[in-house]
Amino acid sequence: MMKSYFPKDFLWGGAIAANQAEGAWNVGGKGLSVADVAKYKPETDVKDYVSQWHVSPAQIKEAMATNDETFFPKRHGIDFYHRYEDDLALFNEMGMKSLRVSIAWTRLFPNGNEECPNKEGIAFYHRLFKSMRENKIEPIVTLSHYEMPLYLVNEYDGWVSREVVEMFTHYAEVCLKEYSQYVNYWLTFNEIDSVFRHPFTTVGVVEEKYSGKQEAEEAIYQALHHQFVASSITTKLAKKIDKTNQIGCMMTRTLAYPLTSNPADVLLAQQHNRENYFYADVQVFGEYPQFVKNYWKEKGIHVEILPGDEEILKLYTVDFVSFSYYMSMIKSVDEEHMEKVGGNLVTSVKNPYLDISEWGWQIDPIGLRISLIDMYDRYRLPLFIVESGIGSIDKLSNGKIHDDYRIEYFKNHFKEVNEAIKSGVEVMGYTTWGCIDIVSASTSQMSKRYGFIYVDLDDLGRGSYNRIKKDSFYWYQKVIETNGAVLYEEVGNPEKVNMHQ
Ligand code: BGP
Repeated sequence: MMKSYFPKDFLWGGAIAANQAEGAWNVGGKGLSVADVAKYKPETDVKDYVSQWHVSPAQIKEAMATNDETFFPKRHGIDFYHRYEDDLALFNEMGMKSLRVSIAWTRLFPNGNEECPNKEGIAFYHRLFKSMRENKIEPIVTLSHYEMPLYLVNEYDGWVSREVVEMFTHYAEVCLKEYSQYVNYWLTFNEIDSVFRHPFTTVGVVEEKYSGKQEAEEAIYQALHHQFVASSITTKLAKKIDKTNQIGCMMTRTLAYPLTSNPADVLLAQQHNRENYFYADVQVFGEYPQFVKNYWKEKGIHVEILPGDEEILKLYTVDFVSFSYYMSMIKSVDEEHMEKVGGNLVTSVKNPYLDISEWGWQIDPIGLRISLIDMYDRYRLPLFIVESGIGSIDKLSNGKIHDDYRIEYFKNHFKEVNEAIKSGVEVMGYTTWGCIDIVSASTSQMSKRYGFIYVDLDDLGRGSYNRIKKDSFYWYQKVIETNGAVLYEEVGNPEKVNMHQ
């Protein structure tokens, strides 16, 4: 019978982000972030990710003119800002070893360009990280998770401006100096590869400001370069401030399979995977892959790389590679004639072998093993799964949520991670996405639930905010308690097992 290969210090945990959980958008001196203008769009198809993520200049103007929270759900989140102690106690009860959170840049620097940080913001994260430690939870901290200051978007064109590099590294240095006493694991930019999928929330690029697609593409590559430089400078600062700090890059793994054995399909899938890896390549190997530079030359894209930038990239590379994994996709030379499905911000040809979530994300546990082996062979660095999970409609019945589909999802994914570890891959941990229900990044819905803990709140912000443990809460507690061994114990039908012992 298969057994658990999870190392004894495996960081089982959960992940949230400030902009989707904290709320308190205008409390404690916090400034407006790009997340505070993200709108809930009930009239837009939830699988139309381009429209869901898109923020137009008119939407920015509308959002800045109102204190409305009903249609700007990230402004209230799940009020983690005020309820984090109770939530951490629940995570502690689940036995979680780690919790991935992000720091909201605008809590420390409301506009992003201030010299001195906002004291109330500094104090909040001291309270939060101290409480995490008291709950025996290892913080995994993302410095930028889709929540950059809106002021920098409006006044500096976001990350296109070189000045933003210094503003970010100043913010990062303050975080590292203030919180390295509690935090050892730092991620710089969440899903840094998503800059082309939603440039507004990642690099503050408002595409309407550019005369055409080429100009917008060039602006995004320039902004991305600035983030690569800022990430390397942050790595340098982190080691100087506390040499035990471990810095990770963070990418979305969008694994692509060829639809057929037609070499043209295989080539297409390889190109997609190579482009997906490009971002981690820069942060692991410290240089741009030649195929990217050739692409810039071919398309006449000019990226300003200042003297010293390439040395910084080369000198200060990451210690580990973290990534989100939700689904896999298919590439085919004939895809325009084929049925499509949604996915984590990408569309793909439907895979007939895979189940699909209510939001159209193709569920592929084996794909996680494939990704782990692939990435470990490529980077030869420890890997950390910092997002993975299933967003679904959870129904309350007599005060309980029987989310067997979530148990099934994670059982299958954890088993594949175990197989990857058995085959020699070094995996640091697994922080499941949205370990507690939070506001969806792409659709701003509450009804797309990921948590082991239900939050009584609907898409229009109505509810008590009460937390309710789902069946999966008790299952995950057992997984952590047995360090994965329970995955291989023959138990009766999950519905029959009394989860509430
Ligand atoms: C990733 C983001 C997370 C998270 C996740 C789930 O892209 O890094 O912030 O939200 O996707 O996506 P969603 O919330 O849109 O279902």
